Amino acid sequence: MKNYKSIFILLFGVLFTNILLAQDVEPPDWRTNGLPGLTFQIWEFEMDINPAPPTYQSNVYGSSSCDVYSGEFTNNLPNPDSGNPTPVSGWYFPTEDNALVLTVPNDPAERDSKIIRIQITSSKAPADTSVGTTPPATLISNTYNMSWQHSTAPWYTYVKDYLIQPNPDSETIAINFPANTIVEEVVIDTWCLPEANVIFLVYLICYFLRRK
Ligand SMILES: [Ca+2]
Ligand SMILES: [Ca+2]
Repeated sequence: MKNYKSIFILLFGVLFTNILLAQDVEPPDWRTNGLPGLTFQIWEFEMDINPAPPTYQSNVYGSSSCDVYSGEFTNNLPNPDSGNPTPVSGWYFPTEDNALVLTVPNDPAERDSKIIRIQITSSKAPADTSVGTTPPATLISNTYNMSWQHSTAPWYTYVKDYLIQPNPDSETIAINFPANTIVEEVVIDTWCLPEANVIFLVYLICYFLRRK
């Protein structure tokens, strides 16, 4: 019994540490609203496994995955958390002919809208991010955050919000990078809005008030 308890504490510690270290710098306001239709997943890319399983996921609709094309697994990278000496890992893309292709299972029921937030921590800005879906996804916000940045390493977190109306059964998120880019982490939140018109209006009002 004691051994089980030790193993549980160890596993919980590893998981909790990973979440704490994550470059989840701009979590959407709606992640923790407790409403149906939410999913959340983090890829820290800690192992040389392709497709890459998420380091953490909260998704009742299925298992998320990430296919890596033309990438080389790499570790001993400077930790993005300023002052943290523990090296981290990720994927290095030596040529521009590359992609991360993410599959995130979502609410299959018909909803008015879906919002997707993508946070990408990498050494260069993504060359192209596409959310392949029918109906097409609209990019509604595209920013970056470097407030947490390591003092000597070139990490940035690029934050993109997409809106799809009505929600599709599924979508494929493909991210392409310039040559010589290292990708440290990807975080994806999705929300299929159950009462789209009212909740989404509230979300948009809060969003634009915060930006002003
Ligand atoms: Ca990270
Ligand atoms: Ca990483």
